[in-house]
Amino acid sequence: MKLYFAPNTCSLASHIVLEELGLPYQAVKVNNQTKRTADDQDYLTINPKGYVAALVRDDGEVITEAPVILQYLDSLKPDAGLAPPAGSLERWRLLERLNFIGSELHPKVALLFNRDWPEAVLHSAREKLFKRVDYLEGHLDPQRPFDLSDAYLFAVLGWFTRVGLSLSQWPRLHSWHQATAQRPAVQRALAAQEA
Ligand SMILES: N[C@@H](CCC(=O)N[C@@H](CS)C(=O)NCC(=O)O)C(=O)O
Repeated sequence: MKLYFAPNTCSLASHIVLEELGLPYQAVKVNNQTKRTADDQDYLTINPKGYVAALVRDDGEVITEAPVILQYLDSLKPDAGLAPPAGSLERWRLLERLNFIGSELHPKVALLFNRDWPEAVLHSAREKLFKRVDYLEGHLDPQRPFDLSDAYLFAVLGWFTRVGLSLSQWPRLHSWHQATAQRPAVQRALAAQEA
């Protein structure tokens, strides 16, 4: 299995889950500007959508879209506890969280990377983002075991400082992010991305 990734992107979520599950994989870095891979392929031939992450199975099938890659990985080791059983209410809650991160957080933080947008657009994105993060701050359940959505949330919250925001405005999320950074699998994924 190969994970095509770019450092400091949402592909970190898939990297973390691969490490959490202890699955064998090869990580291949993609230059998101040139769309060339570290092993000198045209990334567009692997994922014509042009963005990371992409997971290539040993049979050559390519899986994309962060929430889908994460659930696919979980399906390879369903007893690892990174997702509640399909059909359970907790599973629907996990899907809600994955969708919330993918549609309400990820694109809004990503938009803030582009400083060329007019300030009115950036301001509106920040305002909406802050409402979503306030919601998270109020609903964080420190008792819930680490799951797929946490890997994704960790990656997206990690962009805050890079777009000039400080997570310390949300103390519970800030502590959660710091504690999650200490998980051995997260440390391994971060080190692999920076290598
Ligand atoms: N819907 C996609 C979004 C992936 C995405 O936004 N990837 C970004 C990095 S976080 C990327 O590679 N952007 C480069 C580009 O669009 O050219 C997913 O869930 O995987």
